[in-house]
Amino acid sequence: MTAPAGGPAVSECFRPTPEDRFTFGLWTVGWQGRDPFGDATRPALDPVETVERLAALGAYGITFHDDDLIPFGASDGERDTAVGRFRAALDRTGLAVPMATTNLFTHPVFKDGAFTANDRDVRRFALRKTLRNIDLAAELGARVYVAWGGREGAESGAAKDVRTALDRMKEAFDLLGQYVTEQGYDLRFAIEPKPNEPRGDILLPTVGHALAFIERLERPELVGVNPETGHEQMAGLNFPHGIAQALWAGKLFHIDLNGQSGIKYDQDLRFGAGDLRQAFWLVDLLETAGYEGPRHFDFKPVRTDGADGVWEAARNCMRTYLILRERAAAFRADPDVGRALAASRLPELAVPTAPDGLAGLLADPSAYETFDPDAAAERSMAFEHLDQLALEHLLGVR
Ligand code: 3MF
Ligand code: MG
Ligand code: MG
Repeated sequence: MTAPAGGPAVSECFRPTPEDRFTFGLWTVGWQGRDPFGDATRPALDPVETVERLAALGAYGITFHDDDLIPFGASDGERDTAVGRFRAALDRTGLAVPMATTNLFTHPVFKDGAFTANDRDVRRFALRKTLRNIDLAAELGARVYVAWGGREGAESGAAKDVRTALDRMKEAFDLLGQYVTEQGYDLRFAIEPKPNEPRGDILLPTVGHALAFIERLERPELVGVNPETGHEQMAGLNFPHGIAQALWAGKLFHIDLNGQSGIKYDQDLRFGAGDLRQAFWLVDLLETAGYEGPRHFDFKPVRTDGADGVWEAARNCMRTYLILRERAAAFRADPDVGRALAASRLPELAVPTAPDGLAGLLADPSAYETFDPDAAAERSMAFEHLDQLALEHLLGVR
């Protein structure tokens, strides 16, 4: 909903509904504020309360790591109780579970990784832990299973033979693909790249690395990516560009939205904090490229705030997305922007370079012999004007 002149107050607009497909991880609003230097600043949240609160805020769904819902080492009885309460809350509220994932990073057993731990027993345990939660994910109707390999990496050169570790990583995804195929689950995997933290260097550090890896798997069609805003920006990369390449490859199976201010530790700020311009272009891209998956927020409510800040941040993630969606649509609908795009030759980029084929290109003197590169170099691309139009739409003055 937009803010029409003379209409409802701005605070009443941009209210999310389940059709907007906003989802949150249990671990996001549930983050207690524990960091490497300080203890928790907030009490633990009951997953049932989280489901109820998110539904009341207008979210579409909730996601979880196995251990967010069922404490590591819980008995079968405790597991059944936890799942039963969660499922009842989902049924009451109508919240969906579009994605689930495995915690392969908190317990000390994963200190050297999971699928690529040097210790083979750990690798076998990691696979069994994942397969067990895949059953629950399928039962709850999830269509995407995320794999973030936060501990798959090293702090020193000899500690990890990277080529061999990639063999083990491939082995793991091939087994997971075989499992969902044999079980008949309608579930695809999404690899979540991250350059570092908690390991000094993590394997499959960027969207590009992950896309290249996927093509080497036995069932590449079952595996895509789950890029996170802050993870790419920690590597100084342009997040919308990475997302565009994932879309181009047909591999954007899921997305983690949050905020990050430059190349530093993983800040997990709420969506829209940090690089606002990239957030604008990202929303423009998702909304115009036909991405139909959930808009999943993976952020940490600031540790300074109590429960009030937690739920306000969740609400603000969605609200900011909707504001940017409206701003991006206004940019695309502006006739001045249409003219500026034409002046910057964007429509021309969509024209194939050599529809006449290689023979036609070689036989065309205007492509080389009579082409005047100095004259072509004088044509202004007029990008400055185009970018100012975007900025003014983003700032709400157009
Ligand atoms: C860490 C992350 C992870 C993943 C999660 C999803 C704990 O930086 O982003 O959150 O998103 O494991 O599978
Ligand atoms: Mg993260
Ligand atoms: Mg994430």
